Amino acid sequence: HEAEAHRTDLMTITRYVLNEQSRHPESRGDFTILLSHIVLGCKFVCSSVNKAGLAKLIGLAGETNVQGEEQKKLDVLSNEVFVKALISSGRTCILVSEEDEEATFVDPSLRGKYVVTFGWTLLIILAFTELSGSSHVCRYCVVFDPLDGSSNIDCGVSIGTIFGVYMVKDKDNVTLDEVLQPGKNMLAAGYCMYGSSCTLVLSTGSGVNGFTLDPSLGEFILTHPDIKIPKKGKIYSVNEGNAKNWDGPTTKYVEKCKFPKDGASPKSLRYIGSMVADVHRTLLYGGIFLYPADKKSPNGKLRVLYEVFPMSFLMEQAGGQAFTGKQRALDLVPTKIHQRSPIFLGSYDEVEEIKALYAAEKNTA
Ligand code: P6P
Repeated sequence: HEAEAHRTDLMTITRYVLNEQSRHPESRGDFTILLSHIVLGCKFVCSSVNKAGLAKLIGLAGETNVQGEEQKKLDVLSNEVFVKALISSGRTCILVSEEDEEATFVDPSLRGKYVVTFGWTLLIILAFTELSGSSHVCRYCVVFDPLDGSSNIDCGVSIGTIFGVYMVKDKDNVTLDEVLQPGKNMLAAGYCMYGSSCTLVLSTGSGVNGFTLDPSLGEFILTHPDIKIPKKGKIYSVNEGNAKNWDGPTTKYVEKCKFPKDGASPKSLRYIGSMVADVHRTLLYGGIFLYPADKKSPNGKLRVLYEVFPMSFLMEQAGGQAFTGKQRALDLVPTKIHQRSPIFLGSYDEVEEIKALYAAEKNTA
């Protein structure tokens, strides 16, 4: 009976967020509406990514598709979907996307009733617009990478959407300062990984939960409640090809992973080259993910607002840590929307080791 009850007691992401919302009555359901539009974007991208391989097979790829329209690159398409879904939610005032050089300031008049047509798919956000009511409430700023790791699509490696949400501070005078805030001010963060299954991992500030899309229901079901990252880990994840250019502490740490002095067994190297996949594995199995600074890129490669901050937020919420080589990642105050930062994130004890090595170098200096 217990098993039966468990099977029928489906906790969907919407129900989960509504439960959360009851803890914050002041949000008047606005976050639930915002999230429902983010989830809509993820469902669309999941469906498009799954078809991408097929599209190649049946010749939809290349310059034009069967309708003779110019076939959009999946990351451009994904970006359009998220921008339109977030605007039509009627709850956003600034959007920062990896795909767009400038931030999008959402003007109330912009929020129309979008019927979005993408070539072979008609995506109607109209219903969601109705759901979100007619008033445009400027409450949230969303920073996102619509399709991180998209260079991996053609070889079928998992890719993902990464997002972070800030509560707007001054809705009557919305400036870029609303998003040039430390990551610790984020209200929520998450990613959706498009792999063997479509998994959405989310934190609204009270722990981390994972939801898996059930395509037959079209719903994200809670499959990984209250994720906690193991305190230690046996895996390190870094692009060893950059080793020539690493600084001292990173070089020392990786050396220790491969040739441990204390007789422990060496760590395993797992590097997929798609941040969402590498971070998801780190979150579930433990270990550490590093994208350090190097002589070529003194600020590393990953972007602060929509890669470093959301993943650092999730790691801390799951009991792990995130460090830039100089400070706690979530304390960093960005000055540009596409700014980069080195990042070391994962199991609490592993990041402690990196912090000690950088502190030692600082003391020596
Ligand atoms: P590299 C993908 O292009 C990405 O932005 C992240 O998803 C990934 O972690 C990183 O770059 C991989 O970079 O230099 O190791 O290929």
